[in-house]
Amino acid sequence: MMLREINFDGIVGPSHNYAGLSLGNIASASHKGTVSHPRAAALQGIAKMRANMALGLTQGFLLPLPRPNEALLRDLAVDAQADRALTAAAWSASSMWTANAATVSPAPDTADGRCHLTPANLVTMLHRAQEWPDTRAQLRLAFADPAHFTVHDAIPASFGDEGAANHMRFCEQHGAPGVEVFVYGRSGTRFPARQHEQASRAVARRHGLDPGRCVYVEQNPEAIAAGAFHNDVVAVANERVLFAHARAFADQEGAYSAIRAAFPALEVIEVPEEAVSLEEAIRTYLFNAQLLTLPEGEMALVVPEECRDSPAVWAWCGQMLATNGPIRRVIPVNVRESMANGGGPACLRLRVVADPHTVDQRFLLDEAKAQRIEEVISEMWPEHIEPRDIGDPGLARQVEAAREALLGVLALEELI
Ligand code: SUG
Repeated sequence: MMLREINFDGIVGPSHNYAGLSLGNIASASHKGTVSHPRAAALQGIAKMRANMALGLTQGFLLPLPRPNEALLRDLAVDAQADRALTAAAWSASSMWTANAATVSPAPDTADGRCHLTPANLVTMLHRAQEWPDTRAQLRLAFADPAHFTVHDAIPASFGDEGAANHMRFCEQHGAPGVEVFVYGRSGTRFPARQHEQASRAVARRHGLDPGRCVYVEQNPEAIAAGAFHNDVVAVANERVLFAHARAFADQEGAYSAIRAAFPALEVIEVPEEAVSLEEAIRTYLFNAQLLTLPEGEMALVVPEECRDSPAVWAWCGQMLATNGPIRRVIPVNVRESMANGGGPACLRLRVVADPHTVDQRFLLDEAKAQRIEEVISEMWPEHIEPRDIGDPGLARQVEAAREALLGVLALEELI
């Protein structure tokens, strides 16, 4: 068994659009009604995956879900002209943000020695709550080997669960036993807290985690109110490193001590408010980065290009590199189409620690496959979508045909 971290990026679906559906997500609200570019968005995603493969990392992907969701439109008796937001919900390409697809507990952490995955119910937002049954179907295909994986049902509503976006894992190396940290929010600010503590605790129990190696931490309500709708907007972990904003958690020092009690090797890299304000961190998505262990053992931080454009953030990154700490490289990537909906490099990927040989090979990327995927995207994905196009039957057919062409090229027709 050769356990390693595999990043499964969501391929951006052909209906990618800006409908402003996510209350509390500032980028989504501020781009509401603007023109989206699904083809460019999907190609940006493939370029990010390619760049990570070029670093020597194993890369996987998950497919867009079927949109528009005709069953949802039917169940809600939606009138496409009158109910614009409901129509847009059924068209949403939000499954691209696979950090919200599931919570993953790798085999070394679980009682039965299997990797456990619980699809996130995403109940707080209608356009996201429709995802999990199709996500589960896809995870059951990708991780079908019962000797190595268990894919659960979602946690029952009403306990909101947002998956890996509110979950961090600390370990000496990815294949070693880990300490899992669940970060939940409490309602009471002007924006919804999406992750419920009881959902986190239920996930930990059903995954068979050792209670002594689980930590529960509260998000800072000020961060949620400032637009950090998920913990991964203000913190990211990899192996022994926690990279976090100084205002990420309700009780910052308490959070560090609780994690340290379970994982004494913890190394915190904290960005103070004076260097990068919470607002600037949320605007640039500095923490919505992929913190990756490169094959040589050093760490790289893959950040959105918006970080390079911010004098404060870029100056801080330069200082951090000069300290010769565990993070040795900062790599900007262009994911601007996703960023405009509040999704940075970390939102676009689900981390699974597994032996790649135990995963359905159709979900793993190589150069030839990346090229085939790009060809389908370039040929079939709409160049742009205007808000008034949402609900158009002709566009619906184009979106469906585009997805089906991609599934055909990847021999994944069972997902149609
Ligand atoms: O759930 N945006 C997503 C962004 C998810 C980011 N994921 C992580 N932080 N892991 C969300 O808010 C916008 C859709 C719209 O407005 O059309 C949206 O769903």
